[in-house]
Amino acid sequence: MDEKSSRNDCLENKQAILNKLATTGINITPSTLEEVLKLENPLETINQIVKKASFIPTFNSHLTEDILKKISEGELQKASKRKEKQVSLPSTQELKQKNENINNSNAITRVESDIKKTDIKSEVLKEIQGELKTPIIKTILPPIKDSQMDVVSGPILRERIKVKPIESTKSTFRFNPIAKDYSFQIEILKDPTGKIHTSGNYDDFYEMTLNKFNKLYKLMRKRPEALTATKINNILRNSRNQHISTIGMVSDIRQTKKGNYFITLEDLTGSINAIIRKDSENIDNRKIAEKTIQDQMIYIEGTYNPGEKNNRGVVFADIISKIDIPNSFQPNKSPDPLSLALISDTHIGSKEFESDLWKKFVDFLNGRNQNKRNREVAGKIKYLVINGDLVDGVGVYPNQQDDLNIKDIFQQFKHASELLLEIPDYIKIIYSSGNHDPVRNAIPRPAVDKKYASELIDIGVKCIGNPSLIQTHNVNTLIYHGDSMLDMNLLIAGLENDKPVDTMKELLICRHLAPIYGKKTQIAPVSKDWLVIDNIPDIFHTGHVHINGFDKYKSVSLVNSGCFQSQTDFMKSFGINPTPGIAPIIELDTLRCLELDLKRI
Ligand code: D5M
Ligand code: FE
Ligand code: ZN
Repeated sequence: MDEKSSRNDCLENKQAILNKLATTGINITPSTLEEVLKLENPLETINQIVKKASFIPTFNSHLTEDILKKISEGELQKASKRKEKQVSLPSTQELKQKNENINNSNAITRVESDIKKTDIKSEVLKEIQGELKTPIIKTILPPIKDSQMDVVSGPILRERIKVKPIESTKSTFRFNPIAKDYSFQIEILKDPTGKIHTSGNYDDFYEMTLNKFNKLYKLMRKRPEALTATKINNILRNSRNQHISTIGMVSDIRQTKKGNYFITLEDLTGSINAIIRKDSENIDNRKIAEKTIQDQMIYIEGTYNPGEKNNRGVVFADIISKIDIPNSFQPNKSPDPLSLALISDTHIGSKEFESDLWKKFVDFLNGRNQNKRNREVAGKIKYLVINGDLVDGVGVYPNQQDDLNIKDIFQQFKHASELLLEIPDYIKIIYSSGNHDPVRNAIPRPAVDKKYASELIDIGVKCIGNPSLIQTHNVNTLIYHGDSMLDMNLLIAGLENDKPVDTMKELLICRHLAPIYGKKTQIAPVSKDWLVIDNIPDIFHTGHVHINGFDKYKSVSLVNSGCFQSQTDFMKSFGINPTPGIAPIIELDTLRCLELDLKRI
């Protein structure tokens, strides 16, 4: 290539990049533009840079050299961590045996100096060019294994409260709960109670679907790559191959014989087919496609091929993404040293209700018969959330009466209020309804009616619907019983009932609590869709599965609280092995989760 044509190319690229950025409202400094133009394929690379930059909090739609540097520094840190891990230092014995003339500190110094020498700019260029051939942005993190969390994460994310011998009841230690010194700061930010009347006709269903579409579409539009997405009917008008991007709700997804994913997407203007190759170079594409189900909102980018006469066109997608949680999400924390205890599925009235474990829980909350550490943890608890299935109810499943020792629903509530009365009154109890509680089965559910809950209300329990969003001392908790999790586990490969937090991650990624309609989960057709996760919670709490789990996803704390009921024959028939008696406690000031295992106290 002669100098003149390369200059022309450069000018063309410069103009194209500026046009591209102008349409997405992003500014670039001249020096950053010069750096980008030095890349091998600047036009394609600018997309990658914008995507990466958008996850940097200071980006603010201004591409500066500093932002470029930040991308590279982040990558450098990862690279240096990887390098440190790879260096396995020889043991003294090995050194002796091999009689080598090196020592450990030399090995370390070498690695460090290699890193220091790396030129930051060339690192950006190399990394971004590399990405054009290999994966784009990582949207799904690999699930963190429990064992990894304790070892790798530095600050303690999960901590079992150690069993210490129970002190004599004659102990002179006084229980001085710090939570007593604070007044309640609780706001119910969202509660469907009283707002979810449905006539059950088609209009309600249509309005809810439209509302779901519009809300999710708006959220997807906030993703940087989706800014220039076009409506489907505009794409269908193309008569020639064209690079396109669009957003739509999945109306069908299946795997072809060759293992590729064939997806039909809909927006308000039309529907279009897309193919994601099984052997896509972008491994994240495959990971997202295999976890995609009907009625989820996705973004695709690729080449539209209009097809022969009378044949429908198809998009060969290079990129697929879901709304997800931005990497930059920073959870709120409380200025006050208080905690939230999260439980669910007590099933009071069931023969399998674990009354001994419950008694231990009450003792723990009251600081009775505990070691000093446990008393400190208990003393910080200011709120107790009961996320559904407080009582076992009646007639919930076939032959349930055989599993009940309190067969009357009012008596079940009476006993529940007797049990909850023993919880210290400086702890606010929030009770959100589940599928065993006497409300409608379809979600969203209203709060349990006064008719049943009057005694609970009398002792200060706050009854709310499900799902609900509450704020306690600045921290937002999304409370959702978890009805749809079983459908998700059945439909999505890799999701299992005994790993509820993986299912919760998928709900956050698609930003909907019950993405699929028409399976086991009953969804009430109400004009507004209450199940869209439009506000990112700091804590996401579910129950229903009866299997405890804790994790973090992009800084959101995920808790499935397990239960206080042992296995019933009904559960056995579904292969559910419950984990009764684990009470997760989240510190509102640090968002650390402590799991109180009552079986070990
Ligand atoms: O749910 C208790 C457990 O039983 C929980 O793990 C879900 C499971 N379960 C409940 N109903 C079904 C059906 N119909 N199919 C499969 N698994 C189910 P609970 O809400 O407390 O009854
Ligand atoms: Fe339950
Ligand atoms: Zn349930």
